[in-house]
Amino acid sequence: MITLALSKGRIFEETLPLLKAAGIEVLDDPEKSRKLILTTNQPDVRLLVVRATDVPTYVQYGGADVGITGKDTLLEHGMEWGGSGGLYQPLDLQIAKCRISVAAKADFDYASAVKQGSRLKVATKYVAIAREFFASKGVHVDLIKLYGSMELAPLVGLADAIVDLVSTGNTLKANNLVEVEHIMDISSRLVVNQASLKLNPEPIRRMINAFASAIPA
Ligand code: PRT
Ligand code: MG
Repeated sequence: MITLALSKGRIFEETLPLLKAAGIEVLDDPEKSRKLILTTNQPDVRLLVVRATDVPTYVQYGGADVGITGKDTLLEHGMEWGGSGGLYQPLDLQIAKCRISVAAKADFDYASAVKQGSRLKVATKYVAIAREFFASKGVHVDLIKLYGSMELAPLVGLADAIVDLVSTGNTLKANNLVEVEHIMDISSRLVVNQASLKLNPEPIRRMINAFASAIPA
């Protein structure tokens, strides 16, 4: 049995067509079912639908053999763990694409603040990624951990800037914020538990290959 951990929410919607193209069809209706383990048309493949941020943990500890989640989540998890956490990352699935950026209020002079070496207050869900990014630039920051709606922080004076995901840019615009630095591009990745791969190489390799040929060109 191969257990595949999928991310709920926006990644899930983009994962379904990829699953289908890889020959995996969900038998339970994921929208309606209250079941936490979903069966598929392949008797030896089952699905878990969990929070995106929990996917690396399930795969790392072998609760799932394979997982799909954002590079943002994987990097943040890996940095907290000081490594890859035993996760093998064979594929960029090219879905749920966005970028991780620094944003600030349109009237905040970010460039001057950085140049003058002032201490910046930065709110983010991605504390590890932000810490490394600003350290590599030699910018002093006080990081404030938030779990959502980062865009609010500069508006109420909680922070000078945020580190968050941006796709269309509409959320920033609607809140009078501007992107001041691009940190990296993000997309969702397939991750594999390395022990599972050793134990069960054939079905897992087959699954990796099926996903590889299902990636939109
Ligand atoms: O529930 P949990 O805390 O685990 O995560 P979540 O609620 O953030 O999950 P969800 O369902 O939103 O999925 C998050 C994952 O989707 C991220 O980890 C990324 O890999 C991927 N992704 C891709 C995005 C976006 N694009 C995205 N635009 N996740 C979030 N956003 C948000 C962003 O944070 C911002 O608030 O959308 C807003 C910006 O969008 P635009 O289009 O207005 O720029
Ligand atoms: Mg959520």
